[in-house]
Amino acid sequence: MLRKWLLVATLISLPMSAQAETPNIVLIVCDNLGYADIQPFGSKLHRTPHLNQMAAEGMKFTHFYSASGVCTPSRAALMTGCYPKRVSMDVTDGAVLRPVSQIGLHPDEVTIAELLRGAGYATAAFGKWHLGDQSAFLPTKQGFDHYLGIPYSDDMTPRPMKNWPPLPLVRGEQVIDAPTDRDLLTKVLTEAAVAWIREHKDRPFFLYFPECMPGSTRAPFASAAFKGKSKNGPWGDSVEELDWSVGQIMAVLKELELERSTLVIWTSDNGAPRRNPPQGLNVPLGGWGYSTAEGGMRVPCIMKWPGRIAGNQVCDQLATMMDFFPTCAALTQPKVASDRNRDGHNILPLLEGKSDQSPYKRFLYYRTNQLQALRSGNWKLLLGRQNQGPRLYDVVQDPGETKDLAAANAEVVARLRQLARQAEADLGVGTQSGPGCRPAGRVEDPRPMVLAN
Ligand SMILES: [Ca+2]
Repeated sequence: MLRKWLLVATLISLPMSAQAETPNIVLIVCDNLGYADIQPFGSKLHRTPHLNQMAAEGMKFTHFYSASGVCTPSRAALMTGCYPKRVSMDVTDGAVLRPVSQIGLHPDEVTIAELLRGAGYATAAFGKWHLGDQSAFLPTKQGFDHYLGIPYSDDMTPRPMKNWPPLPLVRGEQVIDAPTDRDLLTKVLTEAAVAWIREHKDRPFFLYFPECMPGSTRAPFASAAFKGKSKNGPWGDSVEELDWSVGQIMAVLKELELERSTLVIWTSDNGAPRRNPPQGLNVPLGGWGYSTAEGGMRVPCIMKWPGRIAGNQVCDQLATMMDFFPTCAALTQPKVASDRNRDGHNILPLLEGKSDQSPYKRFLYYRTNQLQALRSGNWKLLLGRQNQGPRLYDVVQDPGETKDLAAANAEVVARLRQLARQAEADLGVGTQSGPGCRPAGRVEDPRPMVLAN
């Protein structure tokens, strides 16, 4: 594959702010949790009192997007502020990375953790990484001082004809337990995250907490205090434990009097996948996780920062997880602001109520390397394939994507198609990389992560 890597050598230095405030940042990302799986977003099944409290004290985003319907590309976008295709994490071992993979997020990519570490932050990640399980790709090589968690999804356990090891719990770069007890993941990681906050309360810190649940198994896991307690089986049990988890984080921040100096973000990496019978819920959005439907890529998101974000706010403007990087850059103003193209935007004006306009001219919906749809304003255009024409939905009025308005709005279809062509000139088409793409990382001799003898 011919790749062209544009090296933009110019460092853009940002002006120093009058108020050089550097808040702690806590970024919690659940795995496969659907839009309507928590009460602030309409769940009638799951009890989520701590998230209700968080929404009452902060801002709820009702048009917040992951950059992918699946895990690995979504997390690559979150870490880098780029579309997965830009950093060539759109297709890895198929749609996502598998254990013992040759591929990972390129070590040269500047992650949000490296950005914040460069600004003097203590950094740690607790949870599911899924950006490469080889030493060169682990969180400790991407800006995190400390890591505890599973390197990929909770369902990636030994199976015939695969060199997959028992599911490892990794601290730093060492496997400390395998197979790790999946029932305890939420509990153990939460307790470790709370302890880490206590240890780092006196300096700015960045806590990245990619929760492992509800995860990718048919029956998600929960500890004894939650197992069998919800009205929605294992899925509901795991969601209610995730609510407990964010409650623990908020409690320690309150106890340490860090609430006003901490931005807490809570979201999911993609929508709830289709199960029979259904477990997670994405209503009123159409479709399921692992797709470019609204239900696949629009996720619940709450942000809380007392003093900077007013309570009980709802933001209905389009924002994405690619915005975390530029927003943190704007907050912390480190010298390494940007040495390469990024796709996200600084959304502080939305958070602070200083703007009611999305910074996005258009948002791209990729499934692996296929640009399947594009949103601009209220309009979402499904680009269509050879045997199917384009379809156009007003996803504000019709989030279920039920009424195709393409025929009556030919000029909108044409305008969005033009935007798609512009994006493809930068990011390439299908397996082709465009001039704006950068390579993934690759190692020759991948090894399973196993306990040392
Ligand atoms: Ca996921």
